[in-house]
Amino acid sequence: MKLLSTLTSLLAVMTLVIALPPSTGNPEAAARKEIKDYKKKYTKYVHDTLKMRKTGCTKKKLLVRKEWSTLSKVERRNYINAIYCLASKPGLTPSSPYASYLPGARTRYDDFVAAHHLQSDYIHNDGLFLGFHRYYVHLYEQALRQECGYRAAQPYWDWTIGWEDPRQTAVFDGSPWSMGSNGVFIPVRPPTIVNFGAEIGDQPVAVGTGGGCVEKGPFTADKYQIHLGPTGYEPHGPLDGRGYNPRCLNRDITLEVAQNLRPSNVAGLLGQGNLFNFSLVLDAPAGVHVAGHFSVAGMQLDIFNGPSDPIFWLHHAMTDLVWTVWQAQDAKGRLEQVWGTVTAFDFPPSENATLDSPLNFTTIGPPKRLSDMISSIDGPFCYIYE
Ligand SMILES: [Cu+2]
Repeated sequence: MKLLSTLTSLLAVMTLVIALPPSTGNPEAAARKEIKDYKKKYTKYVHDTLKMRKTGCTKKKLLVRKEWSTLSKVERRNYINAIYCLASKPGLTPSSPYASYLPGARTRYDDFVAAHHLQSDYIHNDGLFLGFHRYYVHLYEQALRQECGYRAAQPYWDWTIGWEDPRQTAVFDGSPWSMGSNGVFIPVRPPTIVNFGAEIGDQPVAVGTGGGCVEKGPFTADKYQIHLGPTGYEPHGPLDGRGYNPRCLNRDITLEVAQNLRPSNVAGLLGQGNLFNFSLVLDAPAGVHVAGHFSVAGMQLDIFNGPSDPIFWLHHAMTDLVWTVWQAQDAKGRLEQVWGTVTAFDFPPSENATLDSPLNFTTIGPPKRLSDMISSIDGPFCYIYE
C-alpha cells in the first residue's frame, strides 16, 4: 500500500514535470512565448477594431504581411521577380529637381534609395524615424503591386528565427527562394569604418563572415546591381556616394551582432512602457533595429543607401511589426505618443516632433504628416502582420 502511494505521488510529480511548459529555465523559449502573447493581443485589437467598419480600412481589405519562411516557393519568387521589375524600370529622379544632387539614381528602385538618402539626416534616431519608415515600406509595397504586378503584401524577416546563425535561415540560405546569401568570404581585411554621424563619429565595426559580393541566390552580381553609395562608410563612392557607381551587392553577415536579435531582445523591447523608452531600446547600438542592419552588414552599414540591399524592406517590415504590436498593447494610450526632435540625435538642434510634423518622400510619394503614420489600419494603411 505504502509502495503504491509512493508510486502514485511519484507519477504525479512526473506528470507535473512533463506538464510544465518547455520554456522553464530557457529564457529564449520563455521570451518566444511572451512575444506570441503580445502578438495575440495585437491580432485581437485589429480584428475588434475592424469588426464594425464599413468604410476605409475593413477586414476584407487588410493586406496580410507574412514572415518570409512561411511563404511558398512560388510566393517568394513572385516577390523577387517584382524587385527585379522595379530595378529594371527607369526612375523619376533623373528628371526631378534632385537629379543634379543624386546623379547616380537611375532606376525606379533607385528612386526609393534616393528618397531615403535625401531624408536620412531627419528620419533616423529621432521622433520621425518610425513614422517615416512605416510609410516608406508602404510606398515600396505599393510600387511592387501597382507598377510590377505583385499581388501579395510586403514580407518580413523575423530576426528571432535563426539568430544563432542567419546564414542557415530561409532568408539568407542562398537558395533561389531566399533573399540571397552572405557575401563571399574575404579572410584578410581591415574592419569597415562606419560614419555614425555627429554624435558618435567614425568607428570601425567588427569583421564578419563574408565581406564580398553576395555569393548565391537571386541577388548575385549577374542578376542584381546597386548604383548609389557608399556614403555611410569608408571609402565613399563617387560624389560622396551620390554619383553612379554600378557594382555588386555586398554583405558581411556578422554573428556577434546577430546575438542581439534573440527573442529576449524583442520581448524586452515590447515590454517598454512608453514611446521614448521603446525608441531608445529599439535604436540603441545593441538594439534590434541596428542589429538587423549591422548583422547583415555590407551595404546595411550605409545609413544613407541601405535600401540598396532588398533585405532592407524585410528588416524594416519587422521593425514596423514590433512598433505596431507595441502600439496595440494599449492603443488608446500609445497611438498618439510622440517623442524627440526632427533631426538625428537632435543635431543640429531642432524643434520637437509633433503629430503635425511634415514628412517628405521626394519622388516616391506625397508629403505626409506624422499624424497620418500612427495607425497601421487608418489613413493610407490597411495591413496586418501574421
Ligand atoms: Cu532608414
